[in-house]
Amino acid sequence: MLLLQAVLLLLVLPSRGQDTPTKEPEVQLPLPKGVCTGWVAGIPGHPGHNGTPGRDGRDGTPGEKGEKGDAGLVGPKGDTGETGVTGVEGPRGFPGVQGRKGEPGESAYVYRSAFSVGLETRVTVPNVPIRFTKIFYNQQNHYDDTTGKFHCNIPGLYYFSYHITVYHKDVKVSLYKKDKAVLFTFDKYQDQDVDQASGSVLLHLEMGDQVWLQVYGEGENNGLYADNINDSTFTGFLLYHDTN
Ligand SMILES: *[C@@H]1O[C@H](CO)[C@@H](O)[C@H](O)[C@H]1NC(C)=O
Ligand SMILES: [Ca+2]
Repeated sequence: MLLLQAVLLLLVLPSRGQDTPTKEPEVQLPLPKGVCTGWVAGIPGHPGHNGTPGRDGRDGTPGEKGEKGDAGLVGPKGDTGETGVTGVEGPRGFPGVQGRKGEPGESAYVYRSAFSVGLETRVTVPNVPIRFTKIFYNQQNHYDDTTGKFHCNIPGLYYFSYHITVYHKDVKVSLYKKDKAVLFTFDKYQDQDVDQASGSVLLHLEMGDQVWLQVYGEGENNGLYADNINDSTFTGFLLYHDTN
Protein backbone atom coordinates (compact mmCIF):
# COMPACT_ATOMS: atom_id res chain seq x y z
CA MET A 1 0.00 0.00 0.00
CA LEU A 2 2.79 2.35 0.88
CA LEU A 3 4.58 1.42 -2.30
CA LEU A 4 1.51 2.21 -4.38
CA GLN A 5 1.13 5.67 -2.78
CA ALA A 6 4.75 6.43 -3.46
CA VAL A 7 4.39 5.52 -7.11
CA LEU A 8 1.30 7.72 -7.46
CA LEU A 9 3.07 10.65 -5.86
CA LEU A 10 5.95 10.33 -8.30
CA LEU A 11 3.56 10.29 -11.20
CA VAL A 12 1.74 13.40 -9.97
CA LEU A 13 4.70 15.56 -8.97
CA PRO A 14 6.44 15.95 -12.34
CA SER A 15 3.11 16.47 -14.14
CA ARG A 16 2.45 19.57 -12.10
CA GLY A 17 5.77 21.10 -13.13
CA GLN A 18 5.12 20.41 -16.80
CA ASP A 19 1.57 21.65 -16.75
CA THR A 20 2.55 25.06 -15.49
CA PRO A 21 4.40 26.41 -18.59
CA THR A 22 1.83 24.95 -21.01
CA LYS A 23 -1.16 26.36 -19.20
CA GLU A 24 0.10 29.91 -19.11
CA PRO A 25 0.38 30.37 -22.93
CA GLU A 26 -2.93 28.60 -23.29
CA VAL A 27 -4.59 31.41 -21.30
CA GLN A 28 -2.88 34.13 -23.42
CA LEU A 29 -3.41 32.66 -26.90
CA PRO A 30 -7.20 33.02 -27.25
CA LEU A 31 -7.01 36.85 -26.78
CA PRO A 32 -7.61 38.82 -30.00
CA LYS A 33 -4.71 41.12 -30.96
CA GLY A 34 -6.71 44.06 -32.00
CA VAL A 35 -8.89 44.38 -28.90
CA CYS A 36 -6.28 43.91 -26.23
CA THR A 37 -3.44 46.03 -27.58
CA GLY A 38 -1.58 47.62 -24.82
CA TRP A 39 -3.13 45.40 -22.08
CA VAL A 40 -1.55 45.19 -18.72
CA ALA A 41 -0.79 41.79 -17.38
CA GLY A 42 -2.85 40.77 -14.39
CA ILE A 43 -1.75 39.02 -11.28
CA PRO A 44 -0.93 35.31 -11.90
CA GLY A 45 -3.61 32.98 -10.72
CA HIS A 46 -3.32 30.43 -8.01
CA PRO A 47 -2.00 27.01 -8.91
CA GLY A 48 -4.76 24.59 -9.77
CA HIS A 49 -5.93 21.64 -7.74
CA ASN A 50 -4.34 18.32 -8.03
CA GLY A 51 -5.71 16.22 -10.82
CA THR A 52 -7.53 12.96 -10.33
CA PRO A 53 -5.28 9.92 -9.86
CA GLY A 54 -4.19 8.25 -13.07
CA ARG A 55 -5.33 4.84 -14.22
CA ASP A 56 -3.62 1.68 -13.11
CA GLY A 57 -0.32 1.05 -14.83
CA ARG A 58 0.28 -1.88 -17.19
CA ASP A 59 1.01 -5.33 -15.89
CA GLY A 60 4.61 -5.78 -14.93
CA THR A 61 6.92 -8.24 -16.71
CA PRO A 62 6.59 -11.88 -15.54
CA GLY A 63 8.70 -12.72 -12.53
CA GLU A 64 11.53 -15.26 -12.46
CA LYS A 65 10.64 -18.92 -12.56
CA GLY A 66 10.17 -20.34 -9.07
CA GLU A 67 12.10 -23.20 -7.52
CA LYS A 68 11.18 -26.79 -8.39
CA GLY A 69 8.50 -28.22 -6.08
CA ASP A 70 8.74 -31.36 -3.94
CA ALA A 71 8.23 -34.77 -5.62
CA GLY A 72 4.64 -36.04 -5.62
CA LEU A 73 3.35 -39.10 -3.72
CA VAL A 74 4.24 -42.58 -5.01
CA GLY A 75 1.54 -43.94 -7.30
CA PRO A 76 -0.18 -47.40 -6.93
CA LYS A 77 1.72 -50.57 -7.90
CA GLY A 78 1.37 -51.55 -11.55
CA ASP A 79 0.19 -54.94 -12.99
CA THR A 80 2.56 -57.90 -13.10
CA GLY A 81 4.47 -58.03 -16.34
CA GLU A 82 4.70 -61.06 -18.70
CA THR A 83 7.17 -63.86 -17.96
CA GLY A 84 10.54 -63.23 -19.48
CA VAL A 85 12.45 -65.55 -21.81
CA THR A 86 14.24 -68.49 -20.13
CA GLY A 87 17.86 -67.68 -19.46
CA VAL A 88 20.90 -69.58 -20.66
CA GLU A 89 21.85 -72.70 -18.64
CA GLY A 90 24.31 -71.95 -15.88
CA PRO A 91 27.83 -73.37 -15.63
CA ARG A 92 28.48 -76.86 -14.22
CA GLY A 93 28.69 -77.00 -10.41
CA PHE A 94 31.60 -78.20 -8.31
CA PRO A 95 31.91 -81.97 -7.56
CA GLY A 96 30.01 -83.09 -4.43
CA VAL A 97 31.51 -84.46 -1.23
CA GLN A 98 32.62 -88.08 -1.40
CA GLY A 99 30.03 -90.55 -0.09
CA ARG A 100 30.43 -92.82 2.89
CA LYS A 101 32.11 -96.18 2.68
CA GLY A 102 29.69 -98.98 1.81
CA GLU A 103 28.76 -101.96 3.95
CA PRO A 104 30.95 -105.05 3.59
CA GLY A 105 29.65 -107.34 0.90
CA GLU A 106 29.00 -111.07 1.14
CA SER A 107 31.91 -113.43 1.04
CA ALA A 108 32.93 -114.74 -2.30
CA TYR A 109 32.54 -118.23 -0.85
CA VAL A 110 30.22 -120.32 -2.99
CA TYR A 111 27.55 -122.04 -0.91
CA ARG A 112 27.08 -125.44 -2.44
CA SER A 113 25.83 -128.66 -0.94
CA ALA A 114 24.06 -131.37 -2.91
CA PHE A 115 24.00 -135.10 -3.29
CA SER A 116 22.04 -137.71 -5.21
CA VAL A 117 22.54 -141.41 -4.52
CA GLY A 118 20.85 -144.77 -5.10
CA LEU A 119 20.57 -148.33 -3.80
CA GLU A 120 22.76 -151.01 -5.31
CA THR A 121 21.26 -153.95 -3.49
CA ARG A 122 18.18 -154.82 -1.51
CA VAL A 123 17.95 -153.55 2.03
CA THR A 124 17.69 -156.33 4.53
CA VAL A 125 18.65 -154.70 7.80
CA PRO A 126 15.97 -152.65 9.63
CA ASN A 127 16.42 -149.86 12.21
CA VAL A 128 19.77 -148.70 10.88
CA PRO A 129 20.48 -145.96 8.31
CA ILE A 130 19.99 -147.20 4.75
CA ARG A 131 23.24 -147.06 2.83
CA PHE A 132 22.89 -145.69 -0.67
CA THR A 133 26.14 -146.54 -2.40
CA LYS A 134 25.33 -145.81 -6.03
CA ILE A 135 26.61 -142.23 -6.38
CA PHE A 136 24.99 -139.98 -8.96
CA TYR A 137 26.38 -136.81 -7.43
CA ASN A 138 28.34 -136.05 -4.25
CA GLN A 139 30.80 -133.34 -5.24
CA GLN A 140 31.16 -131.80 -1.77
CA ASN A 141 31.16 -135.20 -0.02
CA HIS A 142 28.59 -133.99 2.47
CA TYR A 143 26.90 -137.38 2.07
CA ASP A 144 28.85 -140.23 3.64
CA ASP A 145 28.27 -143.49 1.70
CA THR A 146 29.91 -145.53 4.47
CA THR A 147 27.16 -144.55 6.95
CA GLY A 148 24.33 -143.46 4.65
CA LYS A 149 24.10 -140.07 6.42
CA PHE A 150 24.16 -136.54 5.04
CA HIS A 151 26.16 -134.07 7.16
CA CYS A 152 25.20 -130.41 7.17
CA ASN A 153 28.23 -128.21 6.52
CA ILE A 154 26.31 -125.02 5.59
CA PRO A 155 23.44 -123.93 7.86
CA GLY A 156 20.33 -123.22 5.84
CA LEU A 157 17.21 -124.62 4.23
CA TYR A 158 17.54 -128.02 2.51
CA TYR A 159 15.34 -130.02 0.18
CA PHE A 160 15.28 -133.85 0.49
CA SER A 161 13.44 -136.42 -1.59
CA TYR A 162 13.45 -140.19 -2.09
CA HIS A 163 11.94 -142.56 -4.64
CA ILE A 164 11.90 -146.16 -3.52
CA THR A 165 11.11 -149.25 -5.57
CA VAL A 166 9.09 -151.71 -3.50
CA TYR A 167 9.31 -155.41 -4.15
CA HIS A 168 8.44 -158.58 -2.25
CA LYS A 169 7.56 -156.82 0.97
CA ASP A 170 5.86 -153.69 2.29
CA VAL A 171 7.91 -150.59 2.88
CA LYS A 172 7.83 -148.29 5.89
CA VAL A 173 10.57 -145.73 5.58
CA SER A 174 11.37 -142.61 7.58
CA LEU A 175 13.58 -139.62 6.94
CA TYR A 176 15.57 -138.92 10.06
CA LYS A 177 17.04 -135.68 11.28
CA LYS A 178 19.28 -135.78 14.37
CA ASP A 179 18.09 -139.21 15.54
CA LYS A 180 14.46 -138.31 15.12
CA ALA A 181 12.10 -139.45 12.35
CA VAL A 182 10.49 -136.38 10.76
CA LEU A 183 8.91 -137.87 7.62
CA PHE A 184 7.09 -141.24 7.17
CA THR A 185 6.22 -143.09 3.99
CA PHE A 186 4.34 -146.39 3.72
CA ASP A 187 3.69 -148.63 0.73
CA LYS A 188 1.75 -151.88 0.89
CA TYR A 189 3.24 -154.31 -1.56
CA GLN A 190 0.91 -155.86 -4.15
CA ASP A 191 1.82 -159.45 -4.94
CA GLN A 192 3.30 -160.07 -8.39
CA ASP A 193 3.88 -156.32 -8.80
CA VAL A 194 6.49 -153.61 -8.32
CA ASP A 195 5.45 -150.64 -6.21
CA GLN A 196 6.92 -147.25 -5.45
CA ALA A 197 7.18 -145.24 -2.29
CA SER A 198 8.31 -141.64 -2.25
CA GLY A 199 8.48 -138.55 -0.13
CA SER A 200 10.01 -135.06 -0.05
CA VAL A 201 10.46 -132.33 2.52
CA LEU A 202 12.15 -128.99 3.25
CA LEU A 203 14.20 -128.92 6.45
CA HIS A 204 16.25 -126.21 8.12
CA LEU A 205 19.58 -127.62 9.24
CA GLU A 206 22.23 -126.33 11.57
CA MET A 207 25.92 -127.04 11.19
CA GLY A 208 26.59 -130.71 11.99
CA ASP A 209 22.99 -131.91 11.67
CA GLN A 210 22.68 -135.36 10.05
CA VAL A 211 19.90 -136.59 7.76
CA TRP A 212 19.28 -140.16 6.54
CA LEU A 213 16.63 -142.75 5.60
CA GLN A 214 15.75 -145.71 7.77
CA VAL A 215 13.17 -148.47 7.86
CA TYR A 216 10.81 -148.05 10.80
CA GLY A 217 8.20 -150.20 12.58
CA GLU A 218 8.01 -153.79 13.75
CA GLY A 219 7.87 -156.66 11.29
CA GLU A 220 8.98 -157.06 7.73
CA ASN A 221 8.85 -153.58 6.27
CA ASN A 222 12.11 -153.62 4.39
CA GLY A 223 10.87 -154.21 0.85
CA LEU A 224 13.22 -151.58 -0.58
CA TYR A 225 14.47 -152.89 -3.87
CA ALA A 226 16.96 -152.05 -6.60
CA ASP A 227 18.60 -153.78 -9.52
CA ASN A 228 20.28 -152.63 -12.72
CA ILE A 229 17.05 -151.35 -14.19
CA ASN A 230 14.95 -150.46 -11.11
CA ASP A 231 16.40 -147.70 -8.96
CA SER A 232 15.68 -146.45 -5.46
CA THR A 233 17.14 -142.97 -4.92
CA PHE A 234 17.81 -140.44 -2.17
CA THR A 235 18.53 -136.80 -3.04
CA GLY A 236 19.18 -133.63 -1.05
CA PHE A 237 20.50 -130.11 -1.69
CA LEU A 238 20.87 -126.69 -0.12
CA LEU A 239 18.09 -124.35 -1.18
CA TYR A 240 19.09 -121.20 0.81
CA HIS A 241 22.00 -120.73 3.17
CA ASP A 242 21.57 -118.72 6.36
CA THR A 243 22.79 -115.12 5.98
CA ASN A 244 23.29 -114.24 9.65
C1 LIG B 1 12.71 -154.00 -13.14
O1 LIG B 1 12.09 -153.35 -14.25
C2 LIG B 1 11.99 -154.13 -15.44
C3 LIG B 1 11.32 -153.28 -16.49
O2 LIG B 1 12.07 -152.16 -16.79
C4 LIG B 1 11.24 -155.43 -15.21
O3 LIG B 1 11.29 -156.19 -16.39
C5 LIG B 1 11.84 -156.19 -14.05
O4 LIG B 1 11.08 -157.28 -13.77
C6 LIG B 1 11.96 -155.27 -12.84
N1 LIG B 1 12.53 -155.98 -11.74
C7 LIG B 1 11.74 -156.57 -10.86
C8 LIG B 1 12.46 -157.23 -9.76
O5 LIG B 1 10.57 -156.55 -10.96
CA1 LIG C 1 1.36 -150.49 -3.07
